[in-house]
Amino acid sequence: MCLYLRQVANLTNAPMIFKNVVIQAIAAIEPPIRATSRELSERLLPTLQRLGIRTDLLEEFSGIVARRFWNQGTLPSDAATLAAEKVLEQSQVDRNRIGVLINTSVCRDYLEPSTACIVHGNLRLSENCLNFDVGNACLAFLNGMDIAARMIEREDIDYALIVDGESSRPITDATIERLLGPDIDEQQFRAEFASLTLGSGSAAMIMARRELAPDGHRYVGSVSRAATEFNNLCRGQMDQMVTETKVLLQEGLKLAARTFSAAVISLGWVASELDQFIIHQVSKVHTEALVKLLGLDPQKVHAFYPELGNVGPASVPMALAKAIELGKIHSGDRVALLGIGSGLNCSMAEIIW
Ligand code: MYA
Repeated sequence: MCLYLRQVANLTNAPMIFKNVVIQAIAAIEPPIRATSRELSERLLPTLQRLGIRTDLLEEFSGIVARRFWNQGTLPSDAATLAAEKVLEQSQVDRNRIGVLINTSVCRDYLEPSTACIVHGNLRLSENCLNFDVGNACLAFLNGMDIAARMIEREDIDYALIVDGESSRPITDATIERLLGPDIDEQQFRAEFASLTLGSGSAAMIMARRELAPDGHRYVGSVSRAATEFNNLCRGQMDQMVTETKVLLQEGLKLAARTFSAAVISLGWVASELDQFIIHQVSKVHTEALVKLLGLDPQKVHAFYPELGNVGPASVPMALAKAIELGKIHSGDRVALLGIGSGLNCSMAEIIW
């Protein structure tokens, strides 16, 4: 490509198509405690009754029946380490050959040091292994995969480990406690409702140079689009998240449609020709709206939010790992990963299984 075209391509965020990158292994961990939406609603009963809000709202409209919690004291780095150990065991990759560890969790042990360096230490990775956090709300795991793929394609490294560990118990408990306050009005309840849909879990993926993992699954590439004028629609801290659910849904769908159009051009996507869709797990409302908007076959869209809730950036890799475990992904399938995160940012990527 001539320099001019390259510059234009860079300016327009051209996709990188990878020829030598594969996903060697993926693993997910579901935490041991199952907390149902009914239990959460029961805890919130005094406020729901006082404000005249229906008690089945969480389960009925969001479609989230339950979410998982870790045992008290489990840190995001512990959760990420569990998934990393599982994927290392599964792949049998020599941990000394991992060239980069990228942690993508929204939840974190500390502001500093990075969660990645704690996971790196737990796993006793080599001193040559770069390690850092990538933060981009629910989208960061897909961003982490893309960064790793670029390093592998350039032959900077042989293997990359991407991890994510989320713990929604602290924010759920803090939200319920706050919403039980006598001064809480309907507006504040609605602003914090989305926090009750969050779930916990962890995921880890090993990406490799193709020649090192001949049975790996080709990571084709991704496209991304931003709509940062909507960066105020969902803002979260460790103990409180405030969300404008209606506008977020509307603008998220518009951005998803624009990103899908970019994938049609850059990755040659035709909805009917893709075999599986692994999407960010938000709720029944969001999933059904996306399926309708993009004209997807619902049979190809794997929904795990009813049992797991919204596990942030771990949603897509956990959904992929679960779909594999359930035998839904077959050799040769074109698998589309559809990610979106508060901000708003959206990425869509393809794997040939
Ligand atoms: S950020 C996290 C985002 N998560 C959520 O928004 C939580 C889940 N939200 C929902 O399930 C729906 O938005 C709800 C509304 C159910 C809230 N609080 O038909 P409706 C009542 C309390 O107008 P819908 C992230 O993940 C309403 O009064 N109650 O509502 C990253 C009515 O009840 P009633 C509420 O809009 C970024 C009932 O609900 C609230 O259909 C994601 C139905 O009303 C509220 N806030 O659903 C970006 N609002 O009949 C978006 C309404 O009793 C991504 N109600 O009056 C979009 C694309 C997804 C995937 C893309 C992949 C690329």
